[in-house]
Order: sequence, then structure tokens, then C-alpha cells
Amino acid sequence: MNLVPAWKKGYTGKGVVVSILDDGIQTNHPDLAQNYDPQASTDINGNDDDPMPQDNGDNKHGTRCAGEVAAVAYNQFCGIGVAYNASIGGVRMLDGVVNDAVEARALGLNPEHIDVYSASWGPEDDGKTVDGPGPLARRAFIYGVTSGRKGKGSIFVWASGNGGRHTDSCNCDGYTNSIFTLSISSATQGGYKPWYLEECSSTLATTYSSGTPGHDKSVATVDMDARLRPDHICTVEHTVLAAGICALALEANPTLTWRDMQYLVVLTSRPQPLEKESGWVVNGVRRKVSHKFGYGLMDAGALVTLAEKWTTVPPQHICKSQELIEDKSINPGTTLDFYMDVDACGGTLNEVRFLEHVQCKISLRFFPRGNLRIQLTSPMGTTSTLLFERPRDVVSSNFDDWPFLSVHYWGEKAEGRWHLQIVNAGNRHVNQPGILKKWQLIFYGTSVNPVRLRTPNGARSTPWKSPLNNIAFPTQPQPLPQVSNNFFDTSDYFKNFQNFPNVYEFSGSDQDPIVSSLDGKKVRDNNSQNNQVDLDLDDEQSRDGCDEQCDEQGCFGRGPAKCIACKNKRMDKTCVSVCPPRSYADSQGVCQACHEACETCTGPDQRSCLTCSPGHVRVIDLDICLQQCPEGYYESYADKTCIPCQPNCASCQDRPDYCTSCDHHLLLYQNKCLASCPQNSYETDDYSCAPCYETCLTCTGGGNSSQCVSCPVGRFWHEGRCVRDCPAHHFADRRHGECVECPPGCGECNRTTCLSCLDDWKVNSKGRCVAETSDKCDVDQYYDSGLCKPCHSTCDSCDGPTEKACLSCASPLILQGTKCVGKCDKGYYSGRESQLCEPCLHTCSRCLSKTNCTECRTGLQLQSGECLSACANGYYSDKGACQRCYMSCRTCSGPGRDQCVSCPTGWQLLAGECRPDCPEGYYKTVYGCQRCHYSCKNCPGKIRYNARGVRLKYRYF
Ligand SMILES: [Ca+2]
Ligand SMILES: [Ca+2]
Ligand SMILES: [Ca+2]
Repeated sequence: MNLVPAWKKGYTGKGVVVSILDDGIQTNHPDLAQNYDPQASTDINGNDDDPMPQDNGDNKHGTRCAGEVAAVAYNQFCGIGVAYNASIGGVRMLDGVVNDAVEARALGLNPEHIDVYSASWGPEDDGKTVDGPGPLARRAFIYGVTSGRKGKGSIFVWASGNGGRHTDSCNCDGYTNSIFTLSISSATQGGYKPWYLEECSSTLATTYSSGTPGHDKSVATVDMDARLRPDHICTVEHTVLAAGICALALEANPTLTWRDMQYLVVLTSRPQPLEKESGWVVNGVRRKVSHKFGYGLMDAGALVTLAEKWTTVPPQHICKSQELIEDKSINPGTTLDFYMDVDACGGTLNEVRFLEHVQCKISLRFFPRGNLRIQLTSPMGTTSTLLFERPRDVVSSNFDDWPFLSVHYWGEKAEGRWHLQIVNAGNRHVNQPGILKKWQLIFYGTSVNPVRLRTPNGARSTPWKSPLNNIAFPTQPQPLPQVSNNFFDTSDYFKNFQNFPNVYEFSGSDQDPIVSSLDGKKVRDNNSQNNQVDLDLDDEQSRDGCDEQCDEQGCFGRGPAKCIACKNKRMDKTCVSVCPPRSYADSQGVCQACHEACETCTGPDQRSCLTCSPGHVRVIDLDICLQQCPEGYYESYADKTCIPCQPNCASCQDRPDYCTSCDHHLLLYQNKCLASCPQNSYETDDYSCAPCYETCLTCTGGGNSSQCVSCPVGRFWHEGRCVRDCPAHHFADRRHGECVECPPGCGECNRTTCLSCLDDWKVNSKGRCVAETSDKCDVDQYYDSGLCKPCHSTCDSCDGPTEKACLSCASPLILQGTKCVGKCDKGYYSGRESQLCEPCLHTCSRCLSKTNCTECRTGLQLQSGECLSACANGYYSDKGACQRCYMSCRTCSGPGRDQCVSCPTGWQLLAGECRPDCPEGYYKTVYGCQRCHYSCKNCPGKIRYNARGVRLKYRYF
């Protein structure tokens, strides 16, 4: 990974802070202790500041990594060895229940101080899960990239996953599939893919893992919490290693933003050491990229060299295509092709001409989902696989607005025809066609050439003269020369980089002394550090006739540009009374440009906006301006704000409580996210509720009339159906709403007593029907063809020879149907007064009495002796039995106090907990607690203030 050149340049991570979000780190290790940074550390599991791991055998990997790191100071296989002067902290968070709130606390720890967060966890790597961060973690990501590192953005280095042995796809993991995370895969020392590698199009680059054969095998058996990826010796190291390399780049250039870092990794990673593995393609800007390794092995030498010369990329534009509602059926055995012509928001503020990330948001239903392969081809001809087949994914059938991410189009143009392909490529049998409901493309990138390097003498090449000039990327796919293997030979790295035809070309020679950086952060020249105007020594100084904007020191000529110093503010070299719009006065009184996202502001960065620029929307709870509302928010068009969806909604529309998808497998029903489906509906395999057949009250499935569980008043359950009249020889049990079969020979009955008998039968003294012929014989005999024959020994009376022809039993046996048994079988109970085994209610598989079930039929939930299709409010289902929710929850998904899904009236839901009121730092809305502005400790709600106490001009509900 070419570390020596970076170290030779003197970069060791000094001044850069890295935090490892895992199960803790060994803070007192002799070699780690001197770099240990308590401000980059906390213990969420232990609720204290010391992230020292528990020494109980299960939580070794943080410790082990720290140990291995420390063992070799220059160990090139561990991140801290890589950046051996970086400050290192750790967050202990995986050694306990990991939920949204825990994740958000870790991701949001001290973002002003921590530069790089390293994480290697996410949804279960079982090859069938599709899940991502919850609302709080999502917000922590957005806040991190927009406001962390004083607005330059936190760097989240993320492992692409370890589910290779379950053929998992990292694009089904919403953490690594996020644009905010720098996703890192791993390779063996020999340059091959390790057995646990997951392939996907969101992986950016690769580092070596220190995996050794034999070692790898043992870890497959480690049993861990479902939220965790299986423990592995490489899991931590390879992301920590990438984090370490990022730390070197940040030391080389502390102004790098989170997007700059991704650019640098794309541009400097090397495919060559990993080309023994198949699957490399050359994209439209002639870079090799792979689903296994992204853009290749990270190269620390090249990264710091490029970082030194790097100029912050222009602001991110986000262009959303239309949402194409297809509603096309996906037939087994076919390949479906869909096309979309996009203009990349040309001519608007959102225009994207140079791509970074591309998301393809898809809603579809197909069973089994794991059979599908989804591919997307760009206008420049690059095909990226958004989803590989996952043979184990046979439990679910849907993707709901899932934003598949590809980084393979980086640098390409967005405009043109995109081609989406859905292939039923797996081996599983498919019973019925699926449906592609809709898809949408979201382009992230810039409208101007993003790559502008500083020339060696320190001046910058002229940035973006005109958006129409200097289009550096080829606009058409052309036959291209192969990328040579020594292209990234680091000895001559930069020369090659410059000379490489047409790729990320930077050009121009006009040097502008006052270059403002593209995010609006003014780069001041050395002469204008304060409010003093440059003095021209030849000019005569005077105190008379000076412009009114000059202060008492006077001037050296007429007009506001000739002041010695300014009375109020200064813009460029002119004194002004107030700074113009789209600027603010810095501490020296000099007007500086606002961030591009701000129309008016109090500082240079994105979170200092007072009002947003045209084409921008304000994310109200984070108080930042963005081009588009992020996931989990909806846009209020009237006041151009992004309002968070209600807790539990993954996405919503028009209102916080009008959910269009749900978090963490809650059920979507009538645009609400519920813990269980209401009566008259049942849970489908894609986590929504569908109505029962009209005659059922509750049901286990829909569509046809034979999946009823219980019936409305006036109907009776009979073999899965709800009927108005029970069939012949059945008793309509009004109390229990079911039809009960009469005893043998009965025409009509009343529970267990015959009221009338069939022809040729008559009621005997015990209220049972016996054959007319029976009184020709003794009680324990039956009549057959003119002869009296003995009953089976278990019967007291009978109408045939076998044990299944009893009409009554010899004491102490009891009658179950037509058989005498010592004890009632499963599904029957013995009534206390009658010597009969009576059938349980149709919903029970075991019972003590008609109304006291102890075990339910499959798919039903046992609640206080009743078998229901769903647990009552206040209960959740634990393996078929309803258990009580924590006392503060109205409904819940588990027993914990933070597993509430809804709250009692008047209570507030926050991070899964119901509280009588919103905690400090939040304020109350009808949709739950919302976070106060980051500068407030507490806030009243409707009126919100920015950092300087200025009242903001927007309305909240
Ligand atoms: Ca602790
Ligand atoms: Ca995974
Ligand atoms: Ca990512």
C-alpha cells in the first residue's frame, strides 16, 4: 500500500484524530497510551468515558487489534501503525444492545474533534437481510458530513462487509451503501479476494487484511449478536488501516472535505496488485473498477502526493431524475430492460455534469428476491451490478425505495440514456411473476470539472472559468488504450496523472490573486489579513476629505477604496457600511463569501446559513441548507424546508406521519408503521398489511376465503371459512363463533348432546344416538346382520367391532369422538362434567378448556389463553406467545424500554423510548420530539434561533 513514500514525506497522522467504533480499545496498552485520545473515546455500553473492553472472551477484537497494532510500531497492516502519530480513540458500543440511538451516539461523537471514524458493523451478514441505519443514525451521518470537522465533513470509513460465505451483497447494507461512508473492501496479501469478501458497486477501494489461513476458519464459528458481523481478525484492521491512510492525507492537507477524500481514494487507488482476480472493467473515464475491490488497493504515497496539491471540489449538486412508475411484471425466466433519458438537471442549479455517486432507487416485488440480479448501464457504457444474486435471500420479496449505490461512474457524464436491467438469474424456483413498481436515478456530482490541482509553486490553476469550457471527461465512449500496469508507479505518479489523456484534466494559466474557493471559503492573500487596506507608500496620507467609511486614521485619497482602515466593514479593498448579501463579516470586519448553500450567513460553512440559497432547502432539525432533502425527510414545498418523518418511518410524503416505508421491519399499513397488523388484515411477506378476505374478522393470509382465523358476529368458523350457516350435523357455537361437529348419529345437537338423531338412530338414556337395532343386544354388544357381537374392550357401548366405534366408554376411559382414551389427545380437552374429550377451539393446538388455549396453531399468537392473529396493543410476539411491552410503550417490537413503536396519548416517542416529555435538547411536536438547533441546550419549539441568536425566518408546522 505504498506507505513508505508517505512516511518519507513526514506524514505520520500528527494532529489527526481517529476513532474506532467497535467493542472498545485497550487504552492503557503501553504503545497505544501515548496516542490515546479520551476526547475521541466513550463507552456507550458501560455508560462511562472509558472504552476499555470487557475481558470476557467475546470482545477481543478491539483489544486484539490494539495489541497487534502496538506490537509493531511500523506495522503496515494496522491503521494506527500506518499513522503512528495520529490520536486514537475508541467507542465501546458493540458490547450490548445495538440500536439506532447507540449507533447515532457513536457516529455523532465529538464531530468537531474527531476527523475519521472507522466502523465495521451493520446489518446481519446472513445473505438475506436488507437493512440500513435508522432515523437517528441517518441524521448523525448527515450532520457529520455537513457540520463535522468545522464544516469540512466527518470521514466515515466503513467496511464493505464480511458476508461472503453467505453470498451477501454489501449493497443490501444501508451503512456501506450510503454515499457518506467511504467503503473499503479487503484483499489477501497475495492480492486475492478473501473468503468473506462481499461484492458490490458501492465499494470504493481496498486495503490488505492480515488474514492468515487457519485463523480464518476458526472465526466462522464465533457466535455474536445479530447486529454484528462475525468477528474476524481482519474486520477491524482493514478499515482501521484505511482510516490510518486517510489520516495521512488529512495531515498532508487538512482542508480536505469528506468528498475530497473520496475523490482522492478514487483517483489514487491501484487496480494492478489485485488484477489476478477477475471482474475488472474500464469505465467511461478509463479507470479500472471492480465490484470486489472498487478502484483498487489504497496507495498512501499517491494519496498524500495528490492531497498536497488538491483543491476542494466544487459544491455537491444533487439531481434527481423523474420517478418512473413502471408497474411491469417481472416474469420468471426473463430479462427486463428499462431505459431512462436524463438531462442531468441541465440549466438548473442542480446540474450534474461530472458524476460522483449514482443511486438507483428501486421499488419492486419478486419472490424469492435473492434470485434477482440488477444492473445499471450509464450513457458512457459502463455497466455496474447494483445487486448480485443472493441464494439465501428466500424469505422476502420486496425492495421499497432501496437506494442502490454505484461509485463506478465517478467522473462520467450523467446526461443521456441509462439502462436498467433486471434479470431472474438465480437457481431458485419461481412460482409467480413479480413486479417492478418504480425506479429513480439520483446523481451526485458537480456542474464543473471538479479536479483542480495547485501548481508546484503553490499557486492554483484557474478554477472553472466557464462551465462550458474545459470539459475534461470524454463526452462519448471512445476506443481507449488499456490502462498500463505501471500507470500509478509512484516514483513518477504525478507526471503520469497529469499526462493521462483526458482524465481529470486540469488546465488554465490565468492566475487570480484573490481566489475564492468553490465552497465560498475565501482564501485571503497574505496582505489582507485584517481590516487594514494595503498601503501604497507613494500615496500621500491625509485625514481630510476622506470617505465617510474611513476610520479616524484617515486616507490617502478620495473614495472608500483609499482608506487606511475602515470604520465598518471591508470588502476586497473598499470600505463599506455593511457586507453585501451572500457574504458575512469575519472577525476582522472583512466581508467573506457565504457557502454556496447560503443566501445569508454568519460564517463560511454550510451550517452558518441564516437563509438558504435559491434551489436549496433547509433541513430543520440539523439547521443546514442542502440541495435536496435527505432520506427520512420530506420537503415542505411552501417554505422549502426538509421536515423529518415521524419516528419509525423510513420515508414519508407531505406529512411527517404519512409514511411510505418503515424502519427495521415494522409493518406499513395505511401509511402508518405498526408493530403488528390490525384486525381485518394480515402480515404479508414484504412487511406490509393486506386486508383479509371480506368474511373473516382475522386471518393468516389473504386472497381467498379459507384463511380465516376468527369470524365476525353472525358468522361461524368452519374449515378456515366464515359461514353464515353451519353445515348439516354441525352445531353452530355462537359463543365461540365456530361450527362443531355433532357426535355420531346425531342429526342436530347442542354442543355434546344430541337433540335428534339420524334416521334409523334414536336417542338413548345418555343423550347419545344409538342404532335402532341396538336394543336387540346387550349394552356392550352391537347388532350386525342378525347377530349380536361384542364391542371392543375399551367401549362401554358401540356400533361396531373396533376401538373407533365406541359410543360410550368403560370407566375410567373417556370418549374422544368415537374412541375411548385414557387422556385426551392434542387438540382436545376433557370437560369436567361430561365424560368426553371435546375439541379445542379451532385456533388452538392444545387447550385446557374451550376458552383456555395453551398452544396455538402455527402463525397465531397466544395471548392469555386466546389464539390471535396478532398480539393486542401493549404486547409483542415472542415465538408465538404474546409478551408484555415495557410499561411506557403503547405498542412495541420487543420487551426493552427502547423498543416502543407507539406511545400512550400525550407521550413522546424518541429513539424507541416513550417519555412523558421531550428530553433536554429536543422540543415537542405533534409528531414526536424534534431536535433543537445544535447551538441550543433547550428550545421552545416553534421559534428557533441560529447560533448567533438571530431569529430564523421559517415556520415549523
Ligand atoms: Ca467503561
Ligand atoms: Ca453484508
Ligand atoms: Ca459507502
